[in-house]
Amino acid sequence: MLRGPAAVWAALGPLLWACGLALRGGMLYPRESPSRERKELNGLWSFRADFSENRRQGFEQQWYRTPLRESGPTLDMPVPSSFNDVGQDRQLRSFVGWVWYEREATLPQRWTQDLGTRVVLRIGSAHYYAIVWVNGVHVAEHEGGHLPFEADISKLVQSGPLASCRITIAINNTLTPHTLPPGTILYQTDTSKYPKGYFVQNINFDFFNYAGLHRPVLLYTTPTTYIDDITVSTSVDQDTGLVDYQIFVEGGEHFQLEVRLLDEEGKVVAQGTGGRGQLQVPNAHLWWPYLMHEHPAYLYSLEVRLTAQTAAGSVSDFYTLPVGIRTVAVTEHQFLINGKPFYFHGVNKHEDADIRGKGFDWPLLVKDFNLLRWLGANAFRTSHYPYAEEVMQLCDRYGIVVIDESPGVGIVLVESYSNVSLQHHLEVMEELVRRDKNHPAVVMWSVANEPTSFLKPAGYYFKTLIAHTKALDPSRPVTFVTNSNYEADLGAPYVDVICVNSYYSWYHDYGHMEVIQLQLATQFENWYRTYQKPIIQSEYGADTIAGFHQDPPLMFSEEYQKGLLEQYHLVLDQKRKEYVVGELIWNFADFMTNQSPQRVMGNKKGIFTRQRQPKGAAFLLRERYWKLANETRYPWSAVKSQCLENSPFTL
Ligand code: GCB
Repeated sequence: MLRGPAAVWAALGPLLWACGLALRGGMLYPRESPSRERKELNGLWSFRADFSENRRQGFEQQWYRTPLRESGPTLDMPVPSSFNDVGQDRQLRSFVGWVWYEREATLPQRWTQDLGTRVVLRIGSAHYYAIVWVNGVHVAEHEGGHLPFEADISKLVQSGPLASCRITIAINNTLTPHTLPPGTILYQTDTSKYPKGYFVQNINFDFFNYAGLHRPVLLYTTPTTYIDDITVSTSVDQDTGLVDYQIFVEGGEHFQLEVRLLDEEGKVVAQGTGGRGQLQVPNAHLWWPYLMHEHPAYLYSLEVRLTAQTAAGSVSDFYTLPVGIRTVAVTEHQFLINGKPFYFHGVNKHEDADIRGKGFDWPLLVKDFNLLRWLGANAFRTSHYPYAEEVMQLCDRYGIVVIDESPGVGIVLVESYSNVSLQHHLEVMEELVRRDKNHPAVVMWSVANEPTSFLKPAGYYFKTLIAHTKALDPSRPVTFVTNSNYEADLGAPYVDVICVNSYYSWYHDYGHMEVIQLQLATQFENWYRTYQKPIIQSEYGADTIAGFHQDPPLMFSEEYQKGLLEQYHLVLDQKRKEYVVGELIWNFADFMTNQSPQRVMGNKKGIFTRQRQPKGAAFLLRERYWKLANETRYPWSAVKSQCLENSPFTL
């Protein structure tokens, strides 16, 4: 029996949107096309942290008015990167408050003179709160460190004989009970122990709160009448793929739209006209996950052409969107992709690396995808926040399935369940769905990780949040990740899939791997008996210092990590025949956290080190994942073309 009362959620949608939550404008990834240009602003920016006592000197002295170097000393700061680990200054590493970034951008003459051109500034991610000025004029503000935002700066750059513009971005990394993730500022007032005005940022999540301009900053152009957004959803009727599309246009009322769908050979397989419609693709190539099919990740291209009549004549805008045709559904005990049972065998990740912190980095990204494919992983969760758009694009391209998680991590205080917090969480889900809705790789939304979902307000909070997410996107299941007791969890009735984290024989019963099988089996049975929903073991693992060896195994040794995983796998192998639909190791790689006696320069539960070198457990997991792939692929014909050389994949 299929679950998912999409109709109910869809009916709720307009109601919620009427409450004023709908976002304005689309957030299409800026791609070049015959009508669109882009200019990356990555590289060195000028930088200053505001160390003044109230952290507000930059505003009092209006540092955005003149070049930053004129108001005081500046540092060179690479973008994209976190600012924390590139320097030698301990105070800057743990700085809390406003930091200021600035750079000049030289603009092509046409951009400043052609009034039919729209110039947009896009910031991939600024953690956490950002204010943006161009040539001293305020152009944008944005809350939330993991999703893009934009400002139309055409008027500013086209208002005079300018060849360049000065972009200033002030960023504040302070977390409060109402931010996502939440945090608190703790003021230490005992002057016998702390200097006057001393405060620290407290957080309830287990990764370092890196900050700065984490993702590419760029300028791009469109015509003044332009394709603002495209929403695509796909379904399948026997052999025919159905692509429903909706196109949103801004900046004009008189226009025509033409759409064409091209296959991977560039052949037009369907076409249509108008702002919404359905394309039918006979004998469609479906988008299949990596290792599930002999030709996974098949992508069509949806070419959209807008022709608009303006005072200056006829203008065109072109945008091409990759489209994967696939379906997702959930039953009482299965997760189905294209109607076939899908088993998640994958990882949880972090955006994290030496020096750059959470800064986007192509070599790191490609290395990570090569490791995922080497491992035979077919999925990951974007623990614990949305990742860069480029990551989602590679998942589409390689067939790596994604559970797309919001930054709802560390929601533990009652204040973080207030209306203010809920309102912000709803907006973040809107921004996330708006950005990632067209990615075939994204098969489920996760609204939070390990909230205190047993607290009284959690019931209403998650009911509303999940309903809203389903209204935004009726085509995907919704979950949140829990570690609470199955009887006390007030959010579980509203999710489609139960995602549960547990650390048997790690955070309790230290060293006693012999209890894992019993405790894990009991966990699964309790959750399934209570909710009759498919279950994913969304985290399990053990801290391991690469190179520590001990036999018989002791905690923190590579042998202990392997032994612990093996105990989990014995139970997973029984329960995956019933209702367990996935296992995601914690974690893909070691990552930085706050300092504490529990963490040895970060969390060491990676199966790879922070430098992406394998621990023993990586080989164990590789053997298991390729074996699982062997058992769960579809159709049961050759999948050999995907095999990496020397892979343990057998036919
Ligand atoms: C968890 C959290 C994750 C932590 C992990 C751990 O349950 O979801 O953020 O890093 O445990 O290693 O403690």
